[in-house]
Amino acid sequence: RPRVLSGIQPTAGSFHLGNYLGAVRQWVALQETHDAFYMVVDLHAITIPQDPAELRASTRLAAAQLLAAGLDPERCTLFVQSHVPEHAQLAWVMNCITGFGEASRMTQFKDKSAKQGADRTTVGLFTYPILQIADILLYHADLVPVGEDQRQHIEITRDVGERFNGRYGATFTIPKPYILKETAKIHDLQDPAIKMSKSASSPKGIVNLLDEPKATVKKIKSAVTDTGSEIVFDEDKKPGVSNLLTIFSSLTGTPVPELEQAYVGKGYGALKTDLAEVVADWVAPFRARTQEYLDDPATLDAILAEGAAKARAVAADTLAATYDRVGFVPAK
Ligand code: AQP
Repeated sequence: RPRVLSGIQPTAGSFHLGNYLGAVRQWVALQETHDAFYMVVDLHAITIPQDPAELRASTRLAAAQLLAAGLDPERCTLFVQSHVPEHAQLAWVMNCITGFGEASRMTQFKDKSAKQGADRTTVGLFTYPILQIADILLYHADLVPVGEDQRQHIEITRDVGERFNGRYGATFTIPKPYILKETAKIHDLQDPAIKMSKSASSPKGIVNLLDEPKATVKKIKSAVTDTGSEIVFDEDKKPGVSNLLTIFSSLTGTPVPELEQAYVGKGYGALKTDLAEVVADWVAPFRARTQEYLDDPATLDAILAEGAAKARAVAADTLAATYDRVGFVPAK
């Protein structure tokens, strides 16, 4: 079976609709056909200031949400990144073969550091993509299911992996991004020009899966739509409506053209009311399942411990091979 690997940050507690439709939903599907490794990337979460108690809680909450979304520990390996020390260890080696110039070209770093200002930007935020290179290469992943915003980070992973293989001999599998066109970028409900995002969206622009359903309904009903009144998919002229159609179609499985047909002669209000109901119906069982996992922390921790053990078995081999290739004397 080909292997997939992906991760999600525990930051901010609730996943949002962009995380789910852009990434997590594909994770669930791929566990049926692939040897799947999925992790909560807590090491990545401290690149910006964090509260320790909140991070601990949100890491378990992230794992609970992944299980609630449909990950099955019998079908995939689910773990917490910091439980597998090889991530940080391989990251150091990757730091040493990544160019400062190429790391400086990462647009996510440029955007985030510009917002934070130089004084508040950590070196960790700068080297975040390099830790991500290690995350992926450790598992010899063939595919990395992510949203469009991560494409550049997969590209640098390929470049650095190829460089290592060229310099030291074939060691790593070179991964490909797995980005579904339809849901690659879910947009902010209030500003369809930007992606729905934990750090950039306003509270009204982001649908958090664990929000009270009433709040979710309100947000969808007040989503920004476009000039005109026709419900057609046109990302350039009607980015707001197109975003709503994408969400509607991916949650219900109804193709966009069928939705366009169904709403001929109806206004934006009807679409928003129906979509609000679709989302509310989807999140209700998701919230309940998440709560069930949170109510049983012993089971949750046991799933994560088992996942970490399976992940370490792979990661330790890759790290040992890498250390050998770069010329470290093996520890006795
Ligand atoms: N709006 C989105 N549309 C499609 N996919 C998205 N992803 C995130 N936002 C969208 C994908 O979700 C996965 C996990 O995200 P993450 O938490 O690791 O990444 P992130 O980039 O920190 O999440 P945010 O909300 O985008 O936070 P900010 O803006 O603060 O960085 C990834 O596969 C991501 O592509």
